[in-house]
Amino acid sequence: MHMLAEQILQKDIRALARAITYVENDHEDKLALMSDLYPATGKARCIGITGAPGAGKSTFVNRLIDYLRSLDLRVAVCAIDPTSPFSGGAILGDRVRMAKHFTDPKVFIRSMGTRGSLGGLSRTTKDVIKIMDAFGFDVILIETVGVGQSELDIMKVADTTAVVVTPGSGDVIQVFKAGIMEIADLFVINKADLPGVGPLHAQINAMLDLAKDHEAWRPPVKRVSAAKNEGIAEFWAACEAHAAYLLESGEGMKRRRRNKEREILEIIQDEASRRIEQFFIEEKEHIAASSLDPYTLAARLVDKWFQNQEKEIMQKNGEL
Ligand SMILES: Nc1nc2c(ncn2[C@@H]2O[C@H](COP(=O)(O)OP(=O)(O)OP(=O)(O)O)[C@@H](O)[C@H]2O)c(=O)[nH]1
Ligand SMILES: [Mg+2]
Repeated sequence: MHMLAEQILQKDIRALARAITYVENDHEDKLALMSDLYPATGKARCIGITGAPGAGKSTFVNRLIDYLRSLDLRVAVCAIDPTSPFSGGAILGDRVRMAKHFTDPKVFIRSMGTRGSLGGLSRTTKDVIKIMDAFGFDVILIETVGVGQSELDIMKVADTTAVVVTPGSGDVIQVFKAGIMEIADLFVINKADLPGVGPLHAQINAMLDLAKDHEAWRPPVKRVSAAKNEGIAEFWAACEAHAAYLLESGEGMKRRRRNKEREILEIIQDEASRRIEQFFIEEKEHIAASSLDPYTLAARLVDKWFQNQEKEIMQKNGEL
């Protein structure tokens, strides 16, 4: 077993941080490490929290950490900001806000930006979540700004996804537009201390009547004030209810199976593209010297690549 994997399973927090760096840097040991950790995964509850910039996600996450710690659960947070070039530590505002948790060994907070995600932010994040899971956190909170495709993709790994909206922001239209409806298991009206909560709640209900009327799970709508620390326990109760639904309906198993399939495809694509790039570099002189048009040349290179692969396999099997 990889040494880092062993240390992680023994709850060495420094090894956890180092393993995450391995994943971010696409270290050559990454696949071996992930494969060693895999048997220890699948135990954590993964909660996605998404919403427009400034909706209060980080404030909410911070309150949720407090609440989960009061239940003596170990909590990891993965905060994803695709617009930020920074990763590693926490983004400045969040760092200040979450500072008190930094001394708690049962809380681990990691921010992910585009830099240091050589394998792509979505891929990297999924591996980071697996490492956190293997380490033994009970709950993993994933915070993302709900905009792009890659974040929708990340949210699919969550067992429960909460969409945070706020009064007076026009969020509801965004929710409809961005295809967030498909991934929403729960709605959080944050900033419920501000005016306009009633109409927003009614709007969400109307939207759910349209989109989720025939579904087995109708996403509950929870009013929260992260600023005032209100509604957090009720939110967690709704997460628990969703977890029970996932278990009883078999939907949870289905989701995990679907995720695993998607993940295998991604790993294959990753590995294939890595090898093809290597091949491309080896062929560079050849390519530069060629007078063929790019399409014909590319088609020939693909053929050559496959032939090389075949040869390699035969050599490995002792057939050549
Ligand atoms: N009135 C009110 N303000 C809140 C509440 N929760 C958060 N805020 C404020 O909303 C602002 C944004 O909060 P953040 O927690 O940084 O929001 P975010 O969604 O994490 O923002 P990004 O990470 O930038 O997308 C801050 O000024 C918070 O103090 C709330 O319940 N009520
Ligand atoms: Mg935030």
